[in-house]
Amino acid sequence: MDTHAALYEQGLARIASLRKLAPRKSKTLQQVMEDHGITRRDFMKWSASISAMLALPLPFSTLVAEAAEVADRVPLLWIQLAECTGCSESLLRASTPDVSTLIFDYVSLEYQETLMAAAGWQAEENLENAMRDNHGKYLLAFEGAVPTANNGAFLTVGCKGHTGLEIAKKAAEGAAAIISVGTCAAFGGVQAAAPNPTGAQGIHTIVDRPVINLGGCPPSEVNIVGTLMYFIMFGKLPALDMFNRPKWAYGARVHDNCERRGHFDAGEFVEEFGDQAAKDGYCLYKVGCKGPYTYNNCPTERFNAHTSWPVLAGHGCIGCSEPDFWDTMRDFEKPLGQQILHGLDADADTVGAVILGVTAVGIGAHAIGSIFAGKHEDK
Ligand code: FSX
Ligand code: SF4
Ligand code: F3S
Repeated sequence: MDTHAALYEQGLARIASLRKLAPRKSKTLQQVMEDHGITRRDFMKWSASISAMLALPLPFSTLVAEAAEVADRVPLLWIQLAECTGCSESLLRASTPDVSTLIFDYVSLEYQETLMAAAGWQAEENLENAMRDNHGKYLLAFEGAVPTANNGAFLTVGCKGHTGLEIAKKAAEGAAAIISVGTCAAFGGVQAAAPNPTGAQGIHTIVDRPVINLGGCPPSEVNIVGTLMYFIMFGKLPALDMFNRPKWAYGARVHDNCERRGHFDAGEFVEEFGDQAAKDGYCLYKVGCKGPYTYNNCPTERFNAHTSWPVLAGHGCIGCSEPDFWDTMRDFEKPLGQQILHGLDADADTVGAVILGVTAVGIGAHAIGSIFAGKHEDK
């Protein structure tokens, strides 16, 4: 395992080598920030927050800032398969572009269907050129599941009749690293929900190499940008959990950092949406919150420039960053009770029993914590 000192050295060397490459953007990052009224102080604050989010000590914030400045040297290809574009929107729809949005813009985005002007033949040619010209060097992001049934025929893209399956495999061949952005690309998502007629799967099942999975439907913009920054800074994958999700983002349960957790521990629950307990911000477990089963940093990082997240908005977590959540986490507005969850049905029984037995709630909270912490082991 890298010590922080060794990691810092690697980062410095990587940034120095990127600085030698020709810039791919006409403006420097500093000019882009100035155009959007973002001060150097705002930028350094952002660098410090990304560094903290990546679980790196404060001195790494200068490295994050330097990596951001050379982000335009790293070509990024972003391929959309069976999806709803919510993952792109998560990043792009901030009402005021913040630093993360601008960084995404500043990375050398060679291909992205939602954003690019090209269409039809020209778009396909752009993708082919981008893959050829940057072979072996590009960062490849997928959004959406890949339908595999009938040899991929359920998703054909563009004028030449290529399937998503063919496009994904070809693009993966020349990639320096692959990121699955969102639960669909990571684990199949809604497309793979039972009975999954199109044979939709996560990208990692069709490529013969490690893929970073960013669970979330959609993932937050900070988890997307943090992952890009990690790769730009160090040129390698971060530490990953058992589902290949970066530990810095998916290392803790939603329940562990939830602002309603005190109410869970005190046995204070919303019984139905709209009741007084809901108005008082009580725990949403009994109306279906799956925060105790879900690993993501939503409570700490939030969405939309850190403004809110599902539980703060008043609905329970539906477990959207977990594999197969459409099947395993329903009903979304009821506790799991006896349903099977990743083989944890015995533990789910325990949760149900604890919640029904009001006097046991205080003890149960800790029991649930240790049960799930124990099951969720690192690779
Ligand atoms: Fe899936 Fe992304 Fe959910 Fe949608 O495209 S992760 S359906 S938010 O947007 O792929
Ligand atoms: Fe928060 Fe949900 Fe846990 Fe309640 S069950 S504390 S609402 S994460
Ligand atoms: Fe998804 Fe739950 Fe976060 S539903 S967005 S993992 S709070």
